[in-house]
Amino acid sequence: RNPSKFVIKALSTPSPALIQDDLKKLAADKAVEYVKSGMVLGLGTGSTAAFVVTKIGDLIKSGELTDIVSVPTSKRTQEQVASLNIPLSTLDAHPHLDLAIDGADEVDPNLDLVKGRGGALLREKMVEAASDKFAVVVDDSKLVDGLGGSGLAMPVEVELFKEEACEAKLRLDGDGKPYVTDNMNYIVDLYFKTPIKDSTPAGKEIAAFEGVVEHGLFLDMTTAVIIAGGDGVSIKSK
Ligand code: ABF
Repeated sequence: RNPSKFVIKALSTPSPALIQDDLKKLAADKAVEYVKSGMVLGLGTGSTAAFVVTKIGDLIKSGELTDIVSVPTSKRTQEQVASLNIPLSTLDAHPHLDLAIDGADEVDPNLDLVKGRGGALLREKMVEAASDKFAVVVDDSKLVDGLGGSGLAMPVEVELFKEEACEAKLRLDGDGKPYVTDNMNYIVDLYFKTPIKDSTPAGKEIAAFEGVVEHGLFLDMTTAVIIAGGDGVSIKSK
């Protein structure tokens, strides 16, 4: 990774009337400026990443981007990618990607992340770990002083031999049934009363539990975070 290409600066000032979706789109459009013809891209999941995919689809359609190959991080994203005629591939075919762009649930000052509330954390982590650069797109509501600090869930993907064997509560889908991930696993949501003090040992501790496939702490993976807020769009890199 070469984070030195990224700089911290305010790029534009949106009007205060901008709503959250406008902010997500602003961040997404800025991130897509880093996409160049010929790249192998990791495409994220969630409402912010969906704006990224839409923009890339537009640029391919208009001929401004050519020879793009994409690896989606979920079935949902794969469907969107296919609907926009963006060339699709897999991690097997492209184990090394140039750039991944994805949203996040929390971003801390170290640019470490909580991800996966959308349920796609396993493929997201695989694709983003395989990418030379990883750009995160968020509105400023995602910024926290410490991971776990939003009070919202930190997801953990688990496999169970028997559903009943899990002491923790499984995430439920809209029908009240256990939510099943793209990889046919389950999700346990963790909540923290106070932010996690040291994410690295915390991640190792969570990963060591029997049945844990992956957790939503994305540590030391981020190249740059593109943040849209009332003061404009800014880019942070380490
Ligand atoms: C993905 O989408 C996930 O890792 C994260 O859970 C979610 C963020 O969604 P949104 O952009 O809709 O807030 O990036």
